[in-house]
Amino acid sequence: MPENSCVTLVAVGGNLTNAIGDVKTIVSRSLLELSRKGAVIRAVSRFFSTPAFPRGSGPDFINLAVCAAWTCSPEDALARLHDIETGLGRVRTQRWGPRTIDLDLIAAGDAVRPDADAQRAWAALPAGEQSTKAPDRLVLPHPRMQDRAFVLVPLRDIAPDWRHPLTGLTVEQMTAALDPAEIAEIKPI
Ligand code: PH2
Ligand code: MG
Ligand code: MG
Repeated sequence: MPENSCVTLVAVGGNLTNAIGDVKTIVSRSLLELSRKGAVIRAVSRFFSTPAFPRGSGPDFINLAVCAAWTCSPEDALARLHDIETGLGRVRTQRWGPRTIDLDLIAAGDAVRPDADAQRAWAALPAGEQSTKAPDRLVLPHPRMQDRAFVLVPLRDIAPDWRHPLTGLTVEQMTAALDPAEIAEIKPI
């Protein structure tokens, strides 16, 4: 893959309405905005209703996953995702709080950022520190992807065989490692 292109897996989520419309309208609009920003959408998962994490932190989310190809670097793709969030009225308040739209860069092919040691350190961050410590730069693959049913279940729709470049696990295998009760709560809408 040349430096100026990448194929990304993007996790889309939202659980707040705004002037644009309801949650389904806002997350749907984000797909249009992705192509307006130059992404070629290769696949879109079903839309899922998911309980907010942490539990009780707000209304249920709609989550989905997108495979998007870009003629830019992963860093530039991330900047465009942030622009889309802002354009759709995302206001950044508390971490893990309710949000109108969240576009998370989960992976860009088999890219590892900033490097393998740093990615592994972020992925191994103890649960108690995860709510207070956040990386200030792009970490790929997303360090929490293997923990989140609301990311993996939609991703399994479009990229079951994608393989984590450091753990060697596929999306299918990561999903199978989660608590079945958590997976059962991720419901297609
Ligand atoms: N995103 C969060 C925090 N909590 N919960 C669900 N169900 N879905 C999300 O996308 C989500 C979340 C932080 O980005
Ligand atoms: Mg997120
Ligand atoms: Mg985010």
